[in-house]
This record gives sequence, structure tokens and C-alpha cells, in this order.
Amino acid sequence: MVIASAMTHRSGIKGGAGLKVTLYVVPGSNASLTGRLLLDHKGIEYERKDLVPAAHVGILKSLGFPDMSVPAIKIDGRRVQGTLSIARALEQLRPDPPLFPVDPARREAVEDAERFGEQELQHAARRLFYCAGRREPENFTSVVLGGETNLGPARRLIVAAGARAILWAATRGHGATDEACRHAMSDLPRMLDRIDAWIEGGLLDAEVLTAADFQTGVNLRLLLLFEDIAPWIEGRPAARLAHRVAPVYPGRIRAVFPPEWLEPLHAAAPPRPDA
Ligand SMILES: N[C@@H](CCC(=O)N[C@@H](CS)C(=O)NCC(=O)O)C(=O)O
Repeated sequence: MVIASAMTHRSGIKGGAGLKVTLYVVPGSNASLTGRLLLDHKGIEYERKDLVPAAHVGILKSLGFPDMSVPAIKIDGRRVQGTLSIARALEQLRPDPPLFPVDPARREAVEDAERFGEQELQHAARRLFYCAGRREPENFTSVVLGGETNLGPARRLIVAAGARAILWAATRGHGATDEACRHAMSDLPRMLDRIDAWIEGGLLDAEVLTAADFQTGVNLRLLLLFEDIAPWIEGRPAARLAHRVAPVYPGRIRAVFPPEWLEPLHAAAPPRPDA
């Protein structure tokens, strides 16, 4: 069975001194999109290989990656996995445009916001995505298969027909239980306030984007696909950042959450009039 086919992204220079860069992703995955945007920001040419979700774990292993998660990149045979490590490897490979400020205090602040985006916000968005998919598998397939992918027809069929099984595996792998999702939802107001404060303080969404913008922006953009959640984010500074960092995030996540899950979000702020 074909496990991955490729697409070459010629957004700019080669990896550097003729380097060959391959990016492994799962279509629709928030962390994968962060990896792609980091490479695009650097203008590094790469070949993208889309993997079937859940099956990607075994494929990465067979390719010699130590961890089970995407994004994963090979830079001339050197394996780097995880968005934090990828950002640092790319910064080393091609310092301009930078992903991190030179000033040590500012770099520390950017790294704090980056970690928050990579851990708290990314987990919350992913878990909510799986919870919404369990309630309505089309919420899952519209995101995974909704964009341009290089999964061929057979693998698209595997994703569509296997959505429930993939969601079961992902729920286990990422602890995306209903309880965890309800907690994630109730924590969104705090996370959104924190991001808006960073933006208003000039740490995020400044003139030059940093690794922290890519981490937070992509996960906010995924949250904007949720019909249940988007009206409470649109119109906020956080939404502006999300649209700037990730203008396109295919898919539509229809309203599926019980009203009581949404109460903390609704209680925190009214939806913006322009949402
Ligand atoms: N926080 C890491 C995690 C990435 C992650 O969990 N990726 C998911 C897809 S969105 C994945 O590969 N999950 C499969 C697994 O961890 O077994 C990052 O930013 O790179």
C-alpha cells in the first residue's frame, strides 16, 4: 500500500547548500500546519509527505523517527521532530528571517509564549477537535480531507471509512476524553485573555512574526473552525493573529457540544458584533 506521496514546495531557497528537506505531516493536524508554516516562513524548499492519521505512528517508526508525532522533518538525513525542535533547527539552518529575537529578555518572553502555544493551547484545540469528531465524524473528515493533500483516492477512502477508528485511537493517544474536552473548553477564556494581553503588550502579532506567533496563531485558527467557538473569538486581537498567521485552514466543525460545556465561554464575554 502506498503510505505517503509527495508534494514539493518551492517557496524559496533550497534548505541551504543543496540540503534535501522532507516534511512529514498529517493533513488537518494543527501541529503539522505549524511545521509547514515555519518552513514557509524561512523560505526553505521542501518536499511534503502526507500521512494517514493513526497509521502515521507506524510509518514514522519505520522511517527511523524516535517519537510518534508529526510534524517530523528530515534535513539531509538528520531527523527532527516536534514543532519546538523544528523551529530551532530551522533557525540554525537559515537564521533569516528570524523566528526568535536576539535580545535575551525578549527571547525568553517569546519562548514562554511559544511553549504555552505548543502545550496548553495546542492540546486544548486538538482535544476539542477529536471530541467534535466523535460526535460527528464529518467534523473530522472535513478538516483532514478538506484541503489540498497528496493522499491519493485509496488513502482518502481509508480516512473517510476509518474515521471512527482513527478518532478512537486519537482519543486514547491524546487523552481527549469528554471530561478533558469540557475542561479545555472552560479554560479557553483564560487562554484567550492571555493571548490578547500578549498581543496588546506587543509580544505577539508584532511587525515581525516569531515562533510564538506560529504556535498560538495556528491553534487559534483551528478553534475558529468550530461553529460553537468561533463567535467568541472573532473580533478579538487573537482572531486577527490567527487569520494573519494561517489565512487558510480548511474544514468546518459544526456545532455539536452540549450547551453546558459552552457556558464558561459564553459567561466570559459576549460574541463580538463583527463575528
Ligand atoms: N506538541 C508536539 C506534538 C505534536 C502532536 O501531538 N502531533 C499529533 C498530530 S496533531 C500526533 O502526531 N499525534 C500522534 C501521537 O502523538 O501519537 C508538537 O508541537 O510537535
